[in-house]
Amino acid sequence: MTAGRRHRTAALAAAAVALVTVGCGGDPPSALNPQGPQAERIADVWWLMFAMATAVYVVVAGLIIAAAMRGRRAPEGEARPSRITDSSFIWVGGVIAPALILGVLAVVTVDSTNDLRRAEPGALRIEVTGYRWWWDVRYPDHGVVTANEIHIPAGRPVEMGLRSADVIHSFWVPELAGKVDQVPGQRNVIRLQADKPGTYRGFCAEFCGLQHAKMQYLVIADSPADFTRWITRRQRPPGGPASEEAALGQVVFNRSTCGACHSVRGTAATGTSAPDLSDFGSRTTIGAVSMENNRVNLAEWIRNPHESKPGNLMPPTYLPPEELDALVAYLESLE
Ligand code: HEC
Ligand SMILES: [Cu+2]
Repeated sequence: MTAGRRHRTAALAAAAVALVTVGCGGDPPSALNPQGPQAERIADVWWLMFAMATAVYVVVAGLIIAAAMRGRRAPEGEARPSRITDSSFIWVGGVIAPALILGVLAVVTVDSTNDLRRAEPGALRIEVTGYRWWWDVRYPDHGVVTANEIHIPAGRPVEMGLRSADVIHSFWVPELAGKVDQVPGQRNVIRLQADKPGTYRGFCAEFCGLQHAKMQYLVIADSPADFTRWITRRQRPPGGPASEEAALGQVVFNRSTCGACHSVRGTAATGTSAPDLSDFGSRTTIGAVSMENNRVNLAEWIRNPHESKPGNLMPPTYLPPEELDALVAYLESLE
């Protein structure tokens, strides 16, 4: 085998593996791997549509094959006429069968949509606002604000109010629910529930500009006890800086322009046009799931946010290295 052939074979094998992985609903998340009652309902409708489409395909393909074989068997000039008349064929295949199929789908779709809309008693209320290109997350009954990572208790229904601060976005966690648009000046509602603790990836599903593809979020379903711990912690402002370095970082933060856009609860930073940073140190990602939250990535993000997320609405900040390190220490200490 030449090197070129070997490369091509390896690439083909990799593509095949990728296809199989996608097909199995692993990573990326698939609507056909439902993890809650709403997503299950939607997957059921999908499978029903798939089954009906497959049946139609098999019948039509079967008729084509039968017709082809018949034509070939009949001797030249004396093809046997079919026992099925043209008009009954059209009535059954063209009117009755499609009407039945579309009728069943209409009833199932309307019924499922009604179920997905039904308010559940005891639901947790969360308000999510889409911004270019990140998500503001509020728990109005608890007075908690966070961003990009939405904690919910597993096994409890959640009712989310969806809004947009600028253009049309769309909220989609494939494993938990369908898509609902976030439209400026309007509050839409989505209801969802995660059956098991786990992390479910969400996406903006409506093209909203340059960084639409990097406008993602995580729905983190905690056990009920973990969720109570999480939300109780968030109801208090973050503790003061734990180290001398973090204390210097706070000074740098307050002296820079950060607080004009960002909030940190209990401090002078009360900006509202950017993700709330009060619990930033406990988040797992930076830049709406653009990259992992660690010190190296965070320093890189502050120095030039446009390197990893070109065109996003945070400006670069130039700081001497020890001030940048201190700022990173401060932000990572927030929780
Ligand atoms: C002009 C407004 C503005 C200023 C000033 C600003 N930021 Fe931002 N920042 C943003 C926006 C907008 C985002 C969201 C970017 C995105 O993900 O698309 C962001 C995101 C972040 C994030 C990631 C948050 C997350 O959860 O993903 C951090 C951390 C951050 N900024 C820190 C800082 C620091 C530190 C400063 C000061 C040196 C600063 N920002 C100054 C607007 C600003
Ligand atoms: Cu968007």
